[in-house]
Amino acid sequence: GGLGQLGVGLAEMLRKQYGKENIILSDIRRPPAEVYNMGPFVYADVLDYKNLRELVVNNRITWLVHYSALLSAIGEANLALARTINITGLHNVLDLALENCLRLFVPSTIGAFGPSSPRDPAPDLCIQRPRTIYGVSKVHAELMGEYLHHKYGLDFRCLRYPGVVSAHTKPGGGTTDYAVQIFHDALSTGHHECYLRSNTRLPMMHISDCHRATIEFMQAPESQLSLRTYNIAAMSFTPEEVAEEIRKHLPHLRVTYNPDTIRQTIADSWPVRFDDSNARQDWGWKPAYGLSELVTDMLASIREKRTNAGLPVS
Ligand code: VAH
Repeated sequence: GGLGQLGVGLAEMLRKQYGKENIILSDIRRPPAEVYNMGPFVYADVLDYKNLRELVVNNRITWLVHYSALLSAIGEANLALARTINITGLHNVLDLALENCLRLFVPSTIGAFGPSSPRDPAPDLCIQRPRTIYGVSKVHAELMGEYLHHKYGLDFRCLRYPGVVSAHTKPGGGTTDYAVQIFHDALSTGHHECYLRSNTRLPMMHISDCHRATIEFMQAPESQLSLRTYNIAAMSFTPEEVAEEIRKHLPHLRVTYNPDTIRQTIADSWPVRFDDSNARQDWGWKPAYGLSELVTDMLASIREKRTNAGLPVS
């Protein structure tokens, strides 16, 4: 899933530390030209075990970061495909890791909790009865990874990501996507129609913090880890709060609220805030971006992107 919201940026950050040729990006889609120029890219289908095995053996892969998944909202619209990609694909990756002694990073999500979980805050260890196939598949991933770690010593590591806010990569089919679109709308039309209620609070994180957390966690000595799966947090905000922060830069931003039943129901079942005290204690997690820094960076990045593309900036 290297061409999703997170893969390219993580590859860039890893390549700076480990060298361009040592990080191979893969996806089932053809990348844009600039991704080919960034470093090694290979076609990979998470459902084709033989293809994956060849890639791992022929390239002497040591770590696998598994980003292939259908996210929350798109998963609800494609149950069969989400189950296949998110669960069968996961098992291919787990088997591959066991067969080839790979170290494995698999992301989980705030979506791995449900309405019966403690929501404010949600701790690492509590009841998890998610109401989406995305959440169910991620709880399955967490449990399978932990089982294979304890039974076979698989170095399985998992972070529950908040909603990730990114300027250069569009998220695809999530419930938190409004928090990206609002910035594009603020700098183009000046109007954002939000599919969540104005007071829907969700845990969110700047994409740079997400990448840094992932790499620091992958680098953490095994002896420091008391868990295989950790919550990580940076901030929690509502659509109205992020709109207010944007208006400090763009006073004309207008937001109308037209809640989408499916995504509002999903959001209402998720944690309001994350307790990430174990990540901070065990391997020193500390976010760098709060809401003010996130808004400043997002507006500057999108403004530059629109200017470079010859698009007007409001
Ligand atoms: C989604 N952005 O909305 C993803 C993410 C925390 C949410 O997993 O489905």
